[in-house]
This record gives sequence, structure tokens and C-alpha cells, in this order.
Amino acid sequence: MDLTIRNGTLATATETMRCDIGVSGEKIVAIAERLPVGKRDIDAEGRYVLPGGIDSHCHIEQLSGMGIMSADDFYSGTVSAAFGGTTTIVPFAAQHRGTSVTTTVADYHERARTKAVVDYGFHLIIGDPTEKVLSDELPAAIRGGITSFKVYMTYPKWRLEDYQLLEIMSVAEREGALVMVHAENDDMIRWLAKRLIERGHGAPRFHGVAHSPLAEAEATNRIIMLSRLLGAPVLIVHVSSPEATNTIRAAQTLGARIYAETCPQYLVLSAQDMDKPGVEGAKWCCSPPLRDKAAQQAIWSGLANGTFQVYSSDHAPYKFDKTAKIPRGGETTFKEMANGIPGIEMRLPILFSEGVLKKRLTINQFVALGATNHARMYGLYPRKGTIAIGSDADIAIWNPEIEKRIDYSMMHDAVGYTPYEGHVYRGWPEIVLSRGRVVVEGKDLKAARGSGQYLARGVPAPVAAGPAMIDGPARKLKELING
Ligand code: DUC
Ligand code: ZN
Ligand code: ZN
Repeated sequence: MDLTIRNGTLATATETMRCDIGVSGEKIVAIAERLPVGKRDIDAEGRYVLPGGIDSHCHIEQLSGMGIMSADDFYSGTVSAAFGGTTTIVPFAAQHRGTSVTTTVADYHERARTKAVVDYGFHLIIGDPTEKVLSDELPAAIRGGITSFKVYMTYPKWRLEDYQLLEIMSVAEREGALVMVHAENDDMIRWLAKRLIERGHGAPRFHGVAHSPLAEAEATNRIIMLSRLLGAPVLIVHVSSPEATNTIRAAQTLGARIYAETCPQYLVLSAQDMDKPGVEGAKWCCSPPLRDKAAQQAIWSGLANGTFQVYSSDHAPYKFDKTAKIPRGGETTFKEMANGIPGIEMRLPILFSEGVLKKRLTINQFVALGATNHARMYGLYPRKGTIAIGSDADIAIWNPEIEKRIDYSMMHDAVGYTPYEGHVYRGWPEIVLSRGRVVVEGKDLKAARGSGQYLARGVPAPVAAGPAMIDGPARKLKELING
């Protein structure tokens, strides 16, 4: 064997056991109580040996809906991911109006190919669902391994009508792709924002007022109804509020094919963070916005009780300067600020520290939420997301004893600040492997630029499909309209 990891505690989404792991080439080839020492041997005594994380929501080298370029390219973004224990990312290829999907996808392949240090796939943001896109380009994207699409219910340049959402959901369902939804009611937000700004309330904290939890809940409810109408699965991304969480939970209880994601910022940051002098609070402006302490509790409960299948960073790295967060310096209003906060490196350490060590989640839930469920939901399982014979040797060796006080100099992204400055988290990855290669060892990066590979993904296999209670009527309707 090329590599053995011995004496550690292996945890998967379902099991925890003391055992050794053998790696040959890029694959895991042995899991046993005792293995002989390989060409390289890692002593993992006192450590957890976990599947490398999968971050299925991050914005890397991407132009936002407001036309702003993210600070991280595929090099800094994947290096930062690797230092946080993540060995696979699925960022977005973003189609803007007037651009074809084919051109968009080719463009993003080119951006990533020579820079990524860990493996990557793409979701497609659909900004312009023309007839040609629906009939030819989406099926072609799926054949090329892009088996999930993100759609927006807000932002002037990306917002889609319900009719367009139905068209996309119907194609996705027919072709075996998953639709991810940014669920916020655009009109409610625009209406509130206009009035707030007219009355001089442009400071960052008013971003949280304009993006009311009711706007999130309304859009969440609406997309659920569209999904139920078609019997088509949707995954609601970056859920932030108790209102939306409860709506999702109720739909799942009915048996609707509704899946959901949340992110670290909704667990440990709050609206208070936006409330800083001047425009400083822009560093904490993301959409949906940070909420209050009660919302944090609701999101933790949703992680523990299975409402959320996946936990992603929504790493949306924008510099705190004129290019992104504060285009008009101190005069910038919340409407003009790039929406999003960085967190690709902090995602798993936050969940480990605040979830596992504080006993809100088991280590197996941590693995499921941070890796395995992403692989299943997005068509990468069992190659990625687990430790099993035949899987890629993507492994993060975690030391539960290491404690760090966060300061930006520790981060490997290109953003220039971290919203978690001064926070203290315990439990960090020490050694990270991607396809059998050590990519991170302590403070050292071992991976070469461009050594990450593109992952053509298969058909998504959702992890928590409920009983088919409302599938029946949807099936009947489908028979009627299809044939
Ligand atoms: N949506 C995202 O998914 N990320 C950043 C900002 C946004 O609106
Ligand atoms: Zn979004
Ligand atoms: Zn996002």
C-alpha cells in the first residue's frame, strides 16, 4: 500500500470505529482493525479520520447577479477549501442574460482547469432560460456532468418568473437533475429597500430589514407549491430563518420532495454583526441575511432533526473595497453592496466545534452534513463523500484538541477579511488527502496548482425522500399533461 493511516477513529455518516485505512494510488483499498505499515504511514492516534468535506455551494471566480467578480479564483478558493478539510467543491458556472449555456460552461472549465488543487464539479446558474436552453442546452449540460441548476427568485438580473421556474423544474425532473433555489420574494425586498433608502436608512444593518424573513418564507412556500404541482424535487439553498425552516419541515412531513441547505453564518453570526459604525457592517451582509439568536437555534434544530440535508459555506468572497462591498466608500448603501461572505475554510471547523464538540450533532451527522449527503444529493456517491473500499482517498484527519482564535492571517482565501475574526473554534484538520495525495499537512500546502480534476456528476440521489403521499396526484397530473 502506498499509504496507511493507522490508530485513528474512522467516522462515516453511519459508523464510528477504531481501524486502519490503506490507500493504493488514488483509492481506498483496505479498512481493517490492523494493517501493516505502508510506504508512508500516518499515525492518527487521538484523531478522527473522516471523509474529505464536500462544499456544494461556493462562488469561485464567478460574476455575481450584480456583475461583481468574486475575490477568489480557482487556486485561492480551492487552497482555502483544502485547509478547511474540504476536498471537493461544487461552485457555479453562471449564465447571464444573452449568453449561451454552452459558452458559459466552457468558460468555467477553462477558469478551473489550470488552477484547482482539489476536485471540482459545477452547478449551472440559469439566468436566461430561452427555448434553446430548455430544449437543448440543459440536456447537454447534464450529459456533460452538470446535474444541478440554481435558479433565483430575486435579483433584477437573475430573477425568474414562476412560469420559467416551472419550465426549468420540469426539464430537470425529466432529465434527472436537481434544481437549487434562492428563495426570497423580490418585490417585498425591493419595496422595503426603496422606502428604507428614501428615509436615509442605507446602513448595512438595514439590509437585514429589507430582506425580511417573511420574504424568505413567502418564496420558500411558493417554490414548494411549484415543486408539489410537478412532483419535482427542489433543494432550497442557504436557509436562514425559522419561518422558512418550518415551512420546509412541514412540506417534508407531507412527503414533498423538498430538500434544504444551511450555512455556517446562520449558526454563529447574527444581525448584530451588521450593526457596526459606518459601512463596516457590509462585511457581514449576505442574502438571505443574518438573523437573531432565536433563528440560530432554529437552524441548529433543523440540522439535528434532518430538515437540512446539506451544510455548505455559500462562500461568496467579495473584497471590502470599491470593487465589491463598498463601491461608493462610506456613502455606499446596502443596496449597492456585493451580497455574500467568505467561509469556505471555516465551514467544517465551525460545525465540528459548535456542533460535535458541543453535542448538538453526532460525529456521524457532521460527516453526513459536511460530505456524504452532498455526494448523494449531487451525484458523486460513492466515489466521493465516504470512506469505503473503492472510494477516492479523500480524507481529512482531524485533531479535536487544537483550538484556534481566528485572525485573517490564518486564512488562505483572497478576500482580505474574515467575518469570524476573534471567534474561537476547537477541532481542526491536520492532514488532508485528495485522491491519495497529501494536499495539506499542518501549515503546508503540498498540492500543485491545477492538480484538481473536474468531476462529471451523475444523477442526484436525494437522501431523505419522504413517503410518496403527494406524489400520487402529481403523477396523475403528469400523465395528463405529458401524454
Ligand atoms: N446568493 C448566494 O447564493 N450567495 C451569495 C449571495 C446570494 O444572493
Ligand atoms: Zn443565493
Ligand atoms: Zn451562494
